[in-house]
Amino acid sequence: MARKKVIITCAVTGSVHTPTMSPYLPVTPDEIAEQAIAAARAGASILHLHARDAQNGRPSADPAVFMQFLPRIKQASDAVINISTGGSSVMTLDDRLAAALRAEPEMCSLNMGSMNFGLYPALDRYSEWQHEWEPQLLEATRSSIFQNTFADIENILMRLGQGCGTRFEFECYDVGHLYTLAHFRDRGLVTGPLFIQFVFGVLGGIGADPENLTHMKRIADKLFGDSYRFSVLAAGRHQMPMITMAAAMGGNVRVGLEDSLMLGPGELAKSNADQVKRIRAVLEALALDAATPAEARAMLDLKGGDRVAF
Ligand code: KMH
Ligand code: ZN
Repeated sequence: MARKKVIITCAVTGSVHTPTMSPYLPVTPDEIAEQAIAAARAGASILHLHARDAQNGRPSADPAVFMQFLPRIKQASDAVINISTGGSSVMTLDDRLAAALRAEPEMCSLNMGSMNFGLYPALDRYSEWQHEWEPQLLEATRSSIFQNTFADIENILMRLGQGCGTRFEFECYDVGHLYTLAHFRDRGLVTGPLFIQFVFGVLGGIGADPENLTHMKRIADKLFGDSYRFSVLAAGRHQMPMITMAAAMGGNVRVGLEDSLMLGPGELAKSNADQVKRIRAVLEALALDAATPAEARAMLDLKGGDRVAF
């Protein structure tokens, strides 16, 4: 019997962590490209990408910065490129969409509800910061809202989905987000196969407890039947345990320094590829195979790497 294929997404840099937290966090376009390409070589079939200001590492929404690494990654790898539309919770929606509208990628993330997104507890873990913006951004999340209204979601579905043929990594941070996704399915604005990313352990979202994964899957099964595939990401130390559970339950997995800077307890990951290799070893032990980019494209009905604008 053929072994089941698991899509490994690697979220290379994100906007949650800051340069002080790890010397291995990729910041410049060169670093982002190099780590993304290495992650793909290690077995990631989807690369979830954010950009940063090369000078100071601050999250950037500038399409020109994205265009410094997207073509390079595409030339060196066949992996599916997935551009964040979440950006950072302190960016406007127009800023968050600018790079994706410029690049028309095969995939984008789409966050399924407005919520608190608390990064400020990390303020207590460091006494000195490399850049002034780092503690300021973390502090701002005490009072900012990660806004993803119904109108915002519809806007993204129309402009990127219908406008560019982009399909989505639907990021669901709580059970209610699954019902919001079902609402858009009922209105005919999204169609299967849906790729649903269950997000655990963000302060403001559902906690990283195994019971919550079984519950999210139970409700997703009820709402979407066989018209969806799930993947799991979990923040910080919960990353590997929760994604291992996801793989054992028939799901897909997301790794990457966006979600966790660690490889294991007390050990910083030296690269994104290290985390990809670690989950591949887990998959091997579970008699599962990593999906190739071509297999991921077929599983998620993507438009193809030749139909993007970079
Ligand atoms: N950092 C993740 C928890 C996005 O880029 O759209 C959420 C995320 C959002 O990946
Ligand atoms: Zn992201």
